[in-house]
Amino acid sequence: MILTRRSLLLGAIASLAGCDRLASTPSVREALFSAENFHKWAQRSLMARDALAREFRPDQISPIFRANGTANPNTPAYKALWRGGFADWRLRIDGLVTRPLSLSLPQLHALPHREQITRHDCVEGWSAIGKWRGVPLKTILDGAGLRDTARYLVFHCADNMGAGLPYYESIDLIDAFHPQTILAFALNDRPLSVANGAPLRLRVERQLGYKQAKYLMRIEAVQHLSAIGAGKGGYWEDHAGYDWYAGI
Ligand SMILES: Nc1nc2c(c(=O)[nH]1)N[C@H]1C(S)=C(S)[C@@H](COP(=O)(O)O)O[C@H]1N2
Ligand SMILES: [Mo]
Repeated sequence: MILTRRSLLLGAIASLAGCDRLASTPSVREALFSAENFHKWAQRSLMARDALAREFRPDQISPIFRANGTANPNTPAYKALWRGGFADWRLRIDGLVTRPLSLSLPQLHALPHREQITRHDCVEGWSAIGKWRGVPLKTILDGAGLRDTARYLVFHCADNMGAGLPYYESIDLIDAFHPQTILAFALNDRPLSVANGAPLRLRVERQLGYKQAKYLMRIEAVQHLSAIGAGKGGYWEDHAGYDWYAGI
């Protein structure tokens, strides 16, 4: 839709610019320049959101992808899932969808995959390059059928951040449908370790580390973020004032 709008806009600008007579009258010139400015703004802001994150070569992969935040949820429920090799784990997709889903790991493995070598940047000042494999989030959302009121996706995690509060994060639909946004089950050709978010984590490659929710249990489509946690859209947003939009 963005591309269609953009090409319409480009077409409109081209036809305006091609007509010298019209362009010399002040009001049309004004319209032309404001259209140009709008286009510049639209291209910078929309294209920037759509741009791909840099992908790296296999020889650039970090020898160790350090773990940060929770390194093991250690709750009775998570331990039971881990002991069973995550055979009983399910990813729920619900909220503003027409077909709520409950997907097992084998079901996710059976869907088309994407692989990408990207750099993870944590706000605490470290980075690591890793090779992620997983299912494009778009595939799952197409299967669940987002309702037209859905604006954000909330990721509910298995780890407890204290006082019974699980980690949670959220993204908008531009990031949700971004081609590099995947639900990853493998890191560097191995099943995701517990430290890095087993059995499934989000990779949203245009965003900082804290948006990369580990230990996924549930994806909820919502219209507003105000009813989630304290309303800022994520655990660190609510508890430490981190920016909700952590684009890089
Ligand atoms: N569920 C959950 N997801 C999480 C965190 C967490 O503590 N719990 N920490 C975040 C932060 S701050 C970072 S930098 C990355 C760390 O991912 P890693 O442990 O694979 O390095 O996970 C993010 N996702
Ligand atoms: Mo982080």
